[in-house]
Formats: sequence, structure tokens, C-alpha cells
Amino acid sequence: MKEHVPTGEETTSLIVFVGRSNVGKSSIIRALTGKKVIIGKRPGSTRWEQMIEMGSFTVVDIPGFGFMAGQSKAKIEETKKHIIQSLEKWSDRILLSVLIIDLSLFRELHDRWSSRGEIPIDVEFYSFLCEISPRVVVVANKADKLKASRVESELDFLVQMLRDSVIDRQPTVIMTDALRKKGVSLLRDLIDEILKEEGLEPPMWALT
Ligand SMILES: Nc1nc2c(ncn2[C@@H]2O[C@H](COP(=O)(O)OP(=O)(O)OP(=O)(O)O)[C@@H](O)[C@H]2O)c(=O)[nH]1
Ligand SMILES: [Mg+2]
Repeated sequence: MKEHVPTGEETTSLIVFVGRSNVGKSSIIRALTGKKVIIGKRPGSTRWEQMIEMGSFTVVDIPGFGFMAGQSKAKIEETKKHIIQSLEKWSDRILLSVLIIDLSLFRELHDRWSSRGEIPIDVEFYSFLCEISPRVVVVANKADKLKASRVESELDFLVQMLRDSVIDRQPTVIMTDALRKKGVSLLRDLIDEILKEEGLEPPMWALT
């Protein structure tokens, strides 16, 4: 049998950005790294994984799961399966999973899925990421789309749902508005802390 010699790309640590379509994964990556990953108004802008080399680690921009503009149901299901398989394949290399959630839609989608007797897809992915990755941070993005008076209750609801789904982990949640780059520095600081813990060199972030 031919010996498998891993290349550098196959061994660097990964920080994966995961979430439903159109929640702002690519926008947050762009704000953090300054790399011109594709951002789009319609769900399904990122069609396949983008590996962004950051020196001591690699950021992975993953296509969104769930609804994608112009895609059949079968194709959407196939994409979800592919994402899960890729994450499983990478699990030994994942330093951190960043699950991005659209805070302005979370409760509505959560209630819709629950009323059908289904596990809401954001919650399903949160549990899955907790199984395959040593650290998970949830980014509650698009906070600006909520009325200011509702932000706190929506955030509390999200935290409660995450707690209920994985009872042995205290969820880490960061609130952001990627359009105005608000809150993204908290994510950067958290990543820097993790890199330090792992003895890895922090990169030159785009965000100042
Ligand atoms: N209001 C608001 N809009 C945002 C925010 N973050 C991203 N957007 C917008 O949301 C849309 C989708 O952003 P993307 O970064 O492409 O989202 P994505 O999760 O990478 O989408 P896919 O690759 O399709 O899964 C774009 O029109 C962004 O400008 C935010 O915090 N607030
Ligand atoms: Mg994207």
C-alpha cells in the first residue's frame, strides 16, 4: 500500500466557521482577516470551503446549510451531508468551531422547527460541533436587525436553548453586527487566547 505522507496543508490547525446560509459567516471572516471572501445578499454565496491561511492556523469558510437560492432540496441536503462529513474528517485538527447564528431570526426558526417536532438546525449543529470539536463559540450575528429592547431577551433565549441541548457545557456566546464590525474584536481576542493556550503564534488581524 502506498504510504500517505501528509502535506503541511493537511496538518495545520483549523478554525471552522459554520452556520445556516446567509447568517454572515463570510462577513465575519472578512472583518477579522481582511481576506476578500465572497459575501452575498442571497443565501448560498459560499459554494465550497475556502481555506484561508493565517500562518499558524487555517480559517475555513464553510458553505451555509439550509436554504440556498436557486438550489433544489436534494442539493441542499447533499450540501449539509458534505459539510458534516468534512467536519468529521477534520475533527482532529479543529482548534475551535465558530457557529454563527442570525440572532434576529433564531427564535422564529427555532419555534417553527420545534412545532414540527424537529430539532432546530442551529441547535442540531451546536450539539454536533460540541461532539467533534474541543471548543465551540456561538456568534449571535445581525444583532442590529432587532429592536434594541428585544436584544437581551433574544440573547437569553438563545443561551437557554444551547444550554438545554448540551447540558455539560456552558455556552460561550458573542454578539456581533458584522456590517458595522461591532463585537468582532471579542471573537478576535478569544481566538488569540486559544492560540496562546496552544502555543501558536497569533496572526496579524485586519481588525484593529
Ligand atoms: N444587517 C446585517 N447584515 C449582515 C450582517 N452580517 C452580514 N450581513 C449581510 O448578510 C448577507 C450575507 O452575508 P454573508 O457573509 O455572505 O453570509 P454567509 O453566512 O457567508 O452566507 P452563505 O455563504 O450564503 O452561507 C450580506 O448581505 C451581508 O452584508 C449583520 O451583522 N447585520
Ligand atoms: Mg459565505
